[in-house]
Amino acid sequence: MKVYKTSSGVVVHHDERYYSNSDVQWDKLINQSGLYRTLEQALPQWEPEDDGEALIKNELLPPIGQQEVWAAGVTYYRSRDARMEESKESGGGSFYDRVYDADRPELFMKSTPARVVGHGQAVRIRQDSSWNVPEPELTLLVSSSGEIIGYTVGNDMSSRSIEGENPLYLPQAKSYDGSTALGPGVLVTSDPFPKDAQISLRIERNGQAVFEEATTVDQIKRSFEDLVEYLFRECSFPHGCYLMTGTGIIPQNDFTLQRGDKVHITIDGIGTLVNGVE
Ligand code: DO4
Ligand code: MG
Repeated sequence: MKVYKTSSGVVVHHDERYYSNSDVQWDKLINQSGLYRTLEQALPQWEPEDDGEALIKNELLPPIGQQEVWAAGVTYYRSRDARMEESKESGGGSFYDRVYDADRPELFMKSTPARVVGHGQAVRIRQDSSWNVPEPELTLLVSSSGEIIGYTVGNDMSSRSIEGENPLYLPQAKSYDGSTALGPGVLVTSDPFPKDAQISLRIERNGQAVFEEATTVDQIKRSFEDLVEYLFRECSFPHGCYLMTGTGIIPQNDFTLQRGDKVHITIDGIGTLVNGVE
């Protein structure tokens, strides 16, 4: 089932039917172990929606309340390679292969909820950055007890010029207003996420594709459980959290995003997140 946050409440799409609930609070609803079963039992009491699609189209919000957004890095070989290349001048080249092979993953605080945009809203590139890319990432919704309860599409917007100048600039390269997109909704399932699912990125400029590539989730080096276990070691999340799992796609070095571009990220089974760039 897919769960959407809208300006008039929460909308669920399940078994080809739409249901809405304007009383339920997002933070309370999504932070439950066994969310799939809980929702399955509760849906008969929700309002059936004949035109749920229109409701989602017209009233969609980013799927977030008070959740922090964290991100894992260098979890795919492509990211390790690209980062070694971009930081070799600054002497940071060997950090990335070391973290790719280390037991402890790279985890960083990506966004507060106010810095997150949803499907159809604009992500931003920094005014002081000359080299920018979107990073298409499968993103986990994790409950306060550390259970993975859902999956969404994420865009970890990144400044490669700032990160490449010095790896210590990572928080500035990664975390700024409009640096994170999530959505459109959250896939809630009791099944493990299929590892052969495809993640694809398409960047359009003036209506034409200027970059297009795909990978599959099974290219990831680490398990989701391992990433969540490290994140929860010394951090508690009273409202649950999102964890972006890293990118397996990075455009070639001569590519930079431009304002006006449109970023499309599709993950099989979840949907397509589309954001203009400002
Ligand atoms: O090490 C820098 C960030 C890595 C990252 O965001 C990724 O691999 O997706
Ligand atoms: Mg990333």
